[in-house]
Amino acid sequence: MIKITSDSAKKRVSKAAELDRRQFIKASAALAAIPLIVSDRVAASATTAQVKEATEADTTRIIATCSTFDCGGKCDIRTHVKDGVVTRISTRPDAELDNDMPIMRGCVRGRSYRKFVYHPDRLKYPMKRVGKRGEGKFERISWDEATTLIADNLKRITAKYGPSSRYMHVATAVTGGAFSGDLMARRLLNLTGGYLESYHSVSMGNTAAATPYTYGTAASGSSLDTLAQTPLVILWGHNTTETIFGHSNHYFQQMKQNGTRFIVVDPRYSDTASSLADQWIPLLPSTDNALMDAMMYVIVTENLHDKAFIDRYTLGFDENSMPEGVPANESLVAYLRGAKDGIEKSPEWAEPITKVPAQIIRQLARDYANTKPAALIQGWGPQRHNCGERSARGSTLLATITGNVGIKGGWAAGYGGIGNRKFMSGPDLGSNSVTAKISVMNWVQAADDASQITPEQGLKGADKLDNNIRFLFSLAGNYLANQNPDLRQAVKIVEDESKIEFIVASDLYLTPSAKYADVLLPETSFMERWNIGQTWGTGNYILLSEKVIEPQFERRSDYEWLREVAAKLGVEQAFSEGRSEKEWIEHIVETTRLAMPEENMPTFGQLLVKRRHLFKSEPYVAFEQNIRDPQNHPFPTPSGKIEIFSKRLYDMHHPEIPALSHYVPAHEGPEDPLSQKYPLQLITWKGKTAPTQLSTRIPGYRKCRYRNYGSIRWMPENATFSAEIKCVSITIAVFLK
Ligand SMILES: Nc1nc2c(c(=O)[nH]1)N[C@H]1C(S)=C(S)[C@@H](COP(=O)(O)OP(=O)(O)OC[C@H]3O[C@@H](n4cnc5c(=O)[nH]c(N)nc54)[C@H](O)[C@@H]3O)O[C@H]1N2
Ligand SMILES: Nc1nc2c(c(=O)[nH]1)N[C@H]1C(S)=C(S)[C@@H](COP(=O)(O)OP(=O)(O)OC[C@H]3O[C@@H](n4cnc5c(=O)[nH]c(N)nc54)[C@H](O)[C@@H]3O)O[C@H]1N2
Ligand SMILES: [Mo]
Repeated sequence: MIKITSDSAKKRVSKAAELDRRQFIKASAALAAIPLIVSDRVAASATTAQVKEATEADTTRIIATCSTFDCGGKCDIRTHVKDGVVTRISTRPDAELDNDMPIMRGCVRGRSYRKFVYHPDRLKYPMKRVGKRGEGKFERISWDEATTLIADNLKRITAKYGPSSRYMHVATAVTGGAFSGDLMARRLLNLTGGYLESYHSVSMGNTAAATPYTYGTAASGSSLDTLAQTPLVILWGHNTTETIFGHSNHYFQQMKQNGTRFIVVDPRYSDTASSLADQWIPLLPSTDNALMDAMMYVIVTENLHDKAFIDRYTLGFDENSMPEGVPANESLVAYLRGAKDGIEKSPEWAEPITKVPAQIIRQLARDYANTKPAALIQGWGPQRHNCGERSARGSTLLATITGNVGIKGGWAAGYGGIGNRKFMSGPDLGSNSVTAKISVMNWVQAADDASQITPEQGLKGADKLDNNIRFLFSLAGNYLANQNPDLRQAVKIVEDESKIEFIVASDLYLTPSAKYADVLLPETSFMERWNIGQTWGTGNYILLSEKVIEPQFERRSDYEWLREVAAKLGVEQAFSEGRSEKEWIEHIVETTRLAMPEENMPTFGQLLVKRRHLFKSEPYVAFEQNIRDPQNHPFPTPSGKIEIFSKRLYDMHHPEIPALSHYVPAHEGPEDPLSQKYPLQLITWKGKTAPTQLSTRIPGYRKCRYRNYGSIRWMPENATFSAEIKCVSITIAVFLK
């Protein structure tokens, strides 16, 4: 459970902390005044499409669309549609790439979406559970029966336990679109009394919560075009050749060609290490802070730190710059020199912990400190362990003591959200009369015994919870029994029918989580729906996600069946406002246009022709103002400075989230006594070919990870859990000894 929370990171209902990817329209004063000229490439691409169309069989139409998955790059997917069937997918040709803000070309995953959409395993009909919960036995039912079951259970459970017993689960698969079932389900729940909301993120929650303790905000990322001249980039647990992390790969490849040196720190020889790295530094998983500490030790003891920067902008570097009320020897320098524990955090100290040779640590530290500017960019893999807060803040300390914050070509590290983004408005969700919000990490507890969740454990908006979760919507999520930390505990609660009384899931496949549904609904894929796709922070545009094919079998979009449920609850008109799905998209385009008059956004009709809109933007360097003019622009921390030492964390007295980030052995990490018995540490990463996460696409395997954002690991479907270790897994094994 994450104790630290950040109000500034709350931006969107479903993934509250993913501020820069999913936030509603943000009109920032820092936005560029570059006039948007709709590029003549739009016309050019239409012409190319027409030419292609003419050369193919007459009946084939090429329709550009875009996935709405939770994927960092929104790519140009050109579907070749013949007789109502997608026969092929192509993408934007190289010649049509815009350099300023490139619309992504389809990656290997994007190019294979046809298989995702037409796979024979796709769910075809609504079903209800007939066996024990979780057994995976279902029976086909009609839509009428399905929506009646949902409406009746909603009524029954609400009457018995109240609206706070209704919970919306994580549904990241559709968060790349402006409109989705999980949003509309919230609207329906709000119209009928409210529901229990969660905040935080299973994806980047650790770093989003930890980064503000250094900088006052999680928006520590710059636009990637500012790195064009950076001579050295350290990609720390960042795998942008495989993981589509927005537009990172595009920029990094360009920088590589222009001579930037890349170092990759990753336990695994990733595609990024093989394709981009001049140097690959493997370390044992979850020991990142030991490497960081030793780097800082070298930098400080060899006088390579940026003293002027540290004096002017930071707090907690040495004993002279500590906040009031903190005893001696808590500063960074005191820690590195071992003032309290007698241990110098030297490369020789870190070598046996990390397995990185001391001379490599020395060289890495010197390279980073001596190259100006240098960008240490951390991915989210390392923070998805239960030491995640520490590694996220550790990288910010390195960036700070080398003066790489707020300068062009440097990088502040941490979460890396980019502060100048704009997004579409979403559908109006109405207001939720249930004020309580739980951390997403606490949903299992809330289903088991909600009275145990207190404000100290992250409950917001209320002192206590009145009800356990009794009704659960899992629409486009595989979180119940697959992506959740501590699956053993989660599954135990979910399979107990006396706890959560009714579970509704919609998916395209019978995933491990879908097996736990009481009613399981076959949703349409993005190719069978209208939507708007939007990029993560590293891109700045929207693409029309056009419905290119009709749904087959009895597949329906979540919105359609929710509308039927709304009718059965007597609120259909208020829920739908009479709009079809396509009309909702038109409406969202219109509300966004009104909210951003300066953007000169296309109307829906214009978007049908242009297919996209590039938001106005200019190069953006995080904290540039705070560094240029600290008097008028203090950092939004309590001290107004960059807090190397955080008094707020100090006052929290949490042994695992120290005020000064430093190495603490992680649970089930290399130093855990369990490693004697289980000498392999197993981690996973996001798959290059996975339509969403890998989980549903590799038969026989499912993913799991340890509670509190533990190591993400793979596990064979038939593996038995040992009592001691939370999950066992295969795929990548890192020897600990
Ligand atoms: N192709 C593809 N792209 C995707 C996704 C997908 O499923 N497929 N998912 C999208 C989503 S939702 C997200 S959040 C992002 C995720 O993007 P990331 O979180 O950056 O990606 P991961 O692959 O989870 O982790 C990055 C790297 O961290 C390494 N790593 C793991 N543990 C440690 C450690 O202890 N220390 C260090 N130094 N490194 C470690 C892994 O080996 C991996 O190479 O990707 C997005 N893009
Ligand atoms: N073990 C493990 N756990 C993890 C991660 C990990 O890498 N490993 N990654 C973490 C991260 S970064 C994230 S973002 C979360 C993601 O966790 P989830 O929210 O579960 O996301 P996905 O696995 O991407 O997709 C969920 C489901 O949506 C379905 N789906 C796809 N498209 C649609 C659609 O249009 N409609 C409907 N109804 N369903 C659809 C897919 O088939 C899939 O089963 O998991 C987190 N937990
Ligand atoms: Mo994610």
